[in-house]
Amino acid sequence: MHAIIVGGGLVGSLEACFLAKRGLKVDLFEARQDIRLLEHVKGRSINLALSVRGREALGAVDLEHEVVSGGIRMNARKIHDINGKLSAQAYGTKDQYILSIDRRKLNETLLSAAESNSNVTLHFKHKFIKADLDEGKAVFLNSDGQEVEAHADLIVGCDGAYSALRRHIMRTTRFDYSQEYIPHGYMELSIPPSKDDKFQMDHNFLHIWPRGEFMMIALPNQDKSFTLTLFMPFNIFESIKTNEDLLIFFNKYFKDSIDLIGMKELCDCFFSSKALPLVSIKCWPYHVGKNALLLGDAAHAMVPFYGQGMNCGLEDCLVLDEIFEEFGNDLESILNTYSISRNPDAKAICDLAMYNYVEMRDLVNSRGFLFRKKVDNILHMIMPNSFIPLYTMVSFTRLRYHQIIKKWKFQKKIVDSALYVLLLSSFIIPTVFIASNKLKLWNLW
Ligand code: FAD
Ligand code: EGU
Repeated sequence: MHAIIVGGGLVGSLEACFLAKRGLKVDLFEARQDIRLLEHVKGRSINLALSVRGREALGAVDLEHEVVSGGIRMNARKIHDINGKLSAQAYGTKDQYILSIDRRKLNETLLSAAESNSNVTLHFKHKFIKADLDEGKAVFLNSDGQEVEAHADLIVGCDGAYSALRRHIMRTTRFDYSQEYIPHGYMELSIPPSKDDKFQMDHNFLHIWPRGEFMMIALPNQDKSFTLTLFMPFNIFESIKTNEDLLIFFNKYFKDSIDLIGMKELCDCFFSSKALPLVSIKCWPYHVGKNALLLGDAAHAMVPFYGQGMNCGLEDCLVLDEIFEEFGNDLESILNTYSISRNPDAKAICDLAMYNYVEMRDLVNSRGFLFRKKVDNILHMIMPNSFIPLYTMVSFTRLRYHQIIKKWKFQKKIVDSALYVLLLSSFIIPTVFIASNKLKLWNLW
């Protein structure tokens, strides 16, 4: 069997490894040039949180160790309140941590791993433009502006949130699609290493500045810098026009970060970048007959408020591989089963991510954030087996996302009724006691 993969991002390059392992001949087409040949620009690394789902998928192609050893553990979150006061909260036990991974380095590792299979060929500077899926044909535009045709039994679209293959499918088959842009955009800033080449903040943490409408997150890099991601509504981004506006804004909301970033660097970086949009995308189904399939962001883009987009995309590859194992070479059943089984889960994590976006936005200050997490931790301490915090199920288990929502709703019901009983008894017992005192009920005895 012969497969074409469209897109050599994180998901496309992992899927190439999986299909190669199954003995398919794989041709991967990536629009950009080979990132392994580009020079590394200092202070420009972008990182991602890798958790259990992504790790298990990498493990299935023997890459977990290599990737994990190049990452930085984050055992806890560190919350920066508006006065610069810090508080830490562990994610769980010692071995419950997430990893900060350099996106580019991970992509390079995956591309090289894919290429190390003799049955995989990578084609860079080949941009997908059109297809005839019934014929198993895809057409790419190379860097000379020429059209290149390729044929295969299976075409896998891993070309990201703005997928060109998905656009083609949308026009040619019965296909459901919805997208939603949120009012927030994001911008990446950076905290460099200190003069004596040390991390400027504790590095085994996910740093969070929760401010309701605005939020900032920092993940550590191996070069001892941090990548900061600032989330805020586009209209606020647009209202900051001068260095002075920016410094007033940062002084008010993220004061402790100014010295870490550097005042000049902050201004330079802010005004030389532009805020990028965040979009949530759902579609159905993920396949077309026995010929085509969408994976990763191409199938389900989500807002980043759970750190799950890549993890979910990598898990897609693992789920598909498990179905390959079950059905052998019957592509039609494999693709159909994959769509049916994966859709509720992808939909669930898109919803959970959106739900967390709304919750983070509505918690006005860091106290609210801390309080929510504390309540969850206490409940987990009281009932370790029957109450598991939502983030734990999402980031530290491979429970299916749609099952997590069910379990969460069930847990909520139990907690609500427990609170109800507690509240009721705290009224009824004293009331009965007082009433019985007044009526001298014991005289009846
Ligand atoms: P992409 O990474 O978008 O790759 C698509 C590839 O296809 C690219 O290489 C592109 O060049 C190529 N391509 C596009 N069009 C074509 C074409 N026409 N022809 C050929 N090739 C094409 N996820 C996490 O798990 N943890 C996190 O901490 C996290 N943080 C995030 C923070 C932010 C601010 C954002 C926006 C997202 C975050 N995500 C995170 C989500 C994560 O970035 C994505 O889910 C992930 O990159 C999806 O991988 P992909 O391979 O499906 O798509
Ligand atoms: C957002 C942007 C803290 C990287 C969600 C937690 C994220 C990441 C949280 C980004 C938050 C938010 C969780 C992890 C992770 C928390 C999580 C979010 C990595 C509920 C590079 N989120 N992210 N939740 O629990 O489960 O600490 O850009 F601020 S990792 Cl938004 Cl666990």
